[in-house]
Amino acid sequence: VGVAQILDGRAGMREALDGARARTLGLVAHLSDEDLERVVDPIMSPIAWDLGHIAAYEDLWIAHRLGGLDMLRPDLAALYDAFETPRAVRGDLEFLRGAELLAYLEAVRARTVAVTARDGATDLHELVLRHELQHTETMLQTMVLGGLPLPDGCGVPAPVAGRDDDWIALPAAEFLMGAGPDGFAYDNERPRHLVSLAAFRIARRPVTNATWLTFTEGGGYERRPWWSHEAWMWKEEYDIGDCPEGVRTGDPDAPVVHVSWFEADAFARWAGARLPTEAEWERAATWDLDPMDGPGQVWEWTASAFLAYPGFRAYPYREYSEPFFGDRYRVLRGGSCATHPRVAGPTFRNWDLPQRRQLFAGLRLATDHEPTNPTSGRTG
Ligand code: AVJ
Ligand code: FE
Repeated sequence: VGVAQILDGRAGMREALDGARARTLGLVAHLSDEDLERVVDPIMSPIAWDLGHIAAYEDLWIAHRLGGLDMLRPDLAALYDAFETPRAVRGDLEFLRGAELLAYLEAVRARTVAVTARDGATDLHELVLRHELQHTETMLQTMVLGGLPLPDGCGVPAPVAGRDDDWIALPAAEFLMGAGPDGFAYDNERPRHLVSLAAFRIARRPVTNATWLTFTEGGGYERRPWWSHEAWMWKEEYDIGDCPEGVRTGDPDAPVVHVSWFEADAFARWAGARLPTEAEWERAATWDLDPMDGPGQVWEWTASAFLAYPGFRAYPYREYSEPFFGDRYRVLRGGSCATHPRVAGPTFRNWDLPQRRQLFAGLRLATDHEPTNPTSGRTG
């Protein structure tokens, strides 16, 4: 690697960090201080907490761990540590607000710039950059839950071309799943390993609002047979009697969004299909003979629980992935209209609880066999 390339790497990273910051601040510019500071829902942080957390995370990894400097505000470390301070209690904290919050974001960034000029751009920069970009999506989810207006052009999936009965047929194969050893990837995407898959089919496009409405209007939310026991209990407890509002108000050809895993699983059964496993999803997304279409408008729920790949090693810290492994969380693949492209990729694994509806998540169907009962057949 020559000097010119190193300097280019620094300049490129600086630009990417600046771009992420402009995006972050742009997303919240229309909100009042009160909206930034309030708890809109116990499952989300106040948006101002996310903003301070972005800066604290950056200072920890770049100025402190990489640059060897003392933390700018060691007194804030516990407050902004996601594990020490669970979401439900974040509203009660003395997190930074207003001008003090903005000044903290700026001061941390100035330290980052100084350390980067000296030490160059590293994988830790990529971690910090993607962390900020991931939190911009989290903040948009908070706005959805709180009924706050979304900034223009954010969070509304665009229509997708195609038909429901168009399936990609993949033959049985062994394929290499996960990220290779080079370049940045999250710990949970590694190591790359061989997976055997039986033949399967996967829909070329995600399920649309129009198709979901057919499910809803055909009694999808009232009739028991398509729902798992756990899903039905959730539906009863939280009185989920209807599809998300956007199914009716959104573009009929846009992918359905804000459905939970429980609903996606029930829908798939109704459609005579199932959710793809994450291995199937990744194989279809990386298959060069007939790849799935384009960048995602919605995250896609998969059938898979969030588990460690064989040989997993935590990097750069245990809490990024490891505490979430197990059968509680489900994997989402792809990326949404609220996801920055730098975050998403064919090996990226997102995860959340099966009851969550605030995610920009929909689904794509899969089957083991020639589909005999395509969803389009149900519309008559
Ligand atoms: C990968 C989106 C599930 O938000 O919990 C943010 C990303 N990790 N800060 C999350 C993350 C630490 C993570 N998800
Ligand atoms: Fe975080």
